[in-house]
Amino acid sequence: MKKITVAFASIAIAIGTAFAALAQEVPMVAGEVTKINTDTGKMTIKHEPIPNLDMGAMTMVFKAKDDEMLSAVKPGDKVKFAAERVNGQITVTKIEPTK
Ligand SMILES: [Cu+2]
Repeated sequence: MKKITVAFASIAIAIGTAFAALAQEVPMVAGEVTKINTDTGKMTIKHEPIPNLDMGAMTMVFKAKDDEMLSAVKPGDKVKFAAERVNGQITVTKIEPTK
């Protein structure tokens, strides 16, 4: 009986670890919006390094997760944003202007 309990405990720990990894917050990165393209649903951001994408600082085009994002910020805005790879495309999943 004790063996079974130990086995279940290890499985529970393994599952817990997997969920913790999935739930891990994507870091917010500082940047400045330089361009918004509502036709393509993309925005250009001059950004600081993005640790979760292993990317250095640069200016690049991101896909916006939804259209509201494209009107939430405008060129020239300093922002904090989160970027993730979604279906192979680097996508802004969260963005907010910083003052
Ligand atoms: Cu980049």
